[in-house]
Amino acid sequence: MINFLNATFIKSCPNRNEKPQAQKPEVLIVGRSNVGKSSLINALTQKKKLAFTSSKPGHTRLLNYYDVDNQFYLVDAPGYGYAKGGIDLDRLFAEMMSSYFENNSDLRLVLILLDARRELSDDDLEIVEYVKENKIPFALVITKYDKVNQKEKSALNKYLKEMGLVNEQVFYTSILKNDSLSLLKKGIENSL
Ligand SMILES: Nc1nc2c(ncn2[C@@H]2O[C@H](COP(=O)(O)OP(=O)(O)OP(=O)(O)O)[C@@H](O)[C@H]2O)c(=O)[nH]1
Ligand SMILES: [Mg+2]
Repeated sequence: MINFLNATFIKSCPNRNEKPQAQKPEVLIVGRSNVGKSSLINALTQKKKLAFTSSKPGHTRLLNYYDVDNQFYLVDAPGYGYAKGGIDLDRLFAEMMSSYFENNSDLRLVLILLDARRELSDDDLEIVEYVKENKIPFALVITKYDKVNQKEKSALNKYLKEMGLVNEQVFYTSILKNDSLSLLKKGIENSL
């Protein structure tokens, strides 16, 4: 049993070459900006501000490593889907991510976060295609599931079916619902 409450921030890295020295299995969290990455890390670890540092300006383009119970690293990737001040953050994101994925034998699982209320963006689809093509284990994590009503839940399911994603591993989560978080924790444990 992994104790998710025993979690600490280790470091922010501009690329994977600068990852923490101690080698551990890694679980990567990706998703567009505002999908709920930091909130999910805080909810899983029951720490209000663990992932707070990563949302400060300047940290946004870094990979943030969190140690969970000395068992594995949760890696918070920068959110994609926005360009600021004329900088093509998506290009930087793509470069950082390809360097992250290259020869990464520690990577056990990619959690692709998707907002329950939104359709997949081109970036979301690109990531899904990428992990499928490269046979990287992944799971879809629907976030903010508390914000959708029954009708929207059916529409979401229909949409996932249409996208050919319904047979993938899907977790329906809300940071307000502990049972949804427990299922995700089990899924993470099983991947390690
Ligand atoms: N109701 C509800 N709100 C959520 C949930 N998860 C996240 N949020 C809200 O969504 C907003 C964005 O969450 P963040 O965790 O900051 O999103 P992020 O993906 O880390 O965003 P970036 O760091 O910009 O990439 C916050 O206002 C959260 O409170 C959820 O399960 N339910
Ligand atoms: Mg964040």
